[in-house]
Amino acid sequence: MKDKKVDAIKKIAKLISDNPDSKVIFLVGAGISTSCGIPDFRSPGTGLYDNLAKLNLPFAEAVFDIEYFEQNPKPFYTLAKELYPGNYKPSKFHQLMKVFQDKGRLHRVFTQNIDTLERAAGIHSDLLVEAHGSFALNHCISCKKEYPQNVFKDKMLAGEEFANCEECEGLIKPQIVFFGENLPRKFFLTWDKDVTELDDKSIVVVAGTSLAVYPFASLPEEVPKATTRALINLEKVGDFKTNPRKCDIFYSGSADGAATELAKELGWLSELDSLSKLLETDEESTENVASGKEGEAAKVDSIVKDLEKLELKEDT
Ligand code: CNA
Repeated sequence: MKDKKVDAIKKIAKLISDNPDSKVIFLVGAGISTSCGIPDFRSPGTGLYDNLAKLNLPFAEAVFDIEYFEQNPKPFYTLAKELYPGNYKPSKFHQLMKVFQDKGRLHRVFTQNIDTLERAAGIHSDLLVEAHGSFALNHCISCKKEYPQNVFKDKMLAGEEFANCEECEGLIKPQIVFFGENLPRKFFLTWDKDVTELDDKSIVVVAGTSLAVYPFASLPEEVPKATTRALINLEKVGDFKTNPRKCDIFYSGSADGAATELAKELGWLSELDSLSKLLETDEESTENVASGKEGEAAKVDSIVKDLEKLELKEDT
């Protein structure tokens, strides 16, 4: 490990060890799941947007745009089938957050991810805020009838092109927050409460996010000045870049690498390893698992190929 990374890990670990009554808040994004084989949005080359931009969509983000979905849901359904939860297992970073929970040191995880891997790692729902929703809840956008998590998988596996409501034939959509939709109330209520509890012994760890999607991206700015903010990411982003603070910590590298090093420094490596072994032997979570860079690249290829088959503009 390079010196700067060692320094960053040591500083984070020291703050956590020196303040045994303090708890950690994690603010995370797609970068903590790329090692699981799920592409993120914005990494150059491997990110979904670079790849979707080559397609005949009106704009790359259209797949997650509610107005576009109402006109043409096929691209989203195609993507949803590929990114469907259950096809992946949690990364080391997810597992480390679970170890924080087991040690009684987890205050909250705010995630932008929709892959439900925090749940798969065993994070309790009261310690988890899925800011952009998830595949776990589904409803008809016309009559609002609710559907269980497996509604997409079942319909897609049955070869159906659309997930239509049994009652009114409306489109079924997971409660993933699309551009143009509001975030869940739980996000605002929980953050407003949590932020008031932060002090000079607390630490907020931001990981695997470009901090480009608001309002989530503004959370690090709202952390009180006395509280340490740590960024674990491949690049410096958001407020860490534009408005750095003296006590900020930056670990430039992979989230999984940081997770292992932090566990080592905290003396929690055996707990992390035990959890990894447990998840590896969990048949459900290892089914069809794609992993690492190869998994991510293969996944992007397969998404793009499937989307290419759609006549994206003619349906709009
Ligand atoms: P993003 O904009 O794609 O940014 C990802 C960030 O993570 C970038 O800054 C990368 O440099 C960084 N990164 C990538 N790989 C790693 C790694 N191994 N270790 C550390 N850092 C890494 O994604 P955001 O989460 O910031 O954007 C928010 C969007 C992405 C939300 O609306 C999500 O719903 C959406 N999204 C979620 C998933 C998922 O659920 N896994 C996948 C793709 C997109």
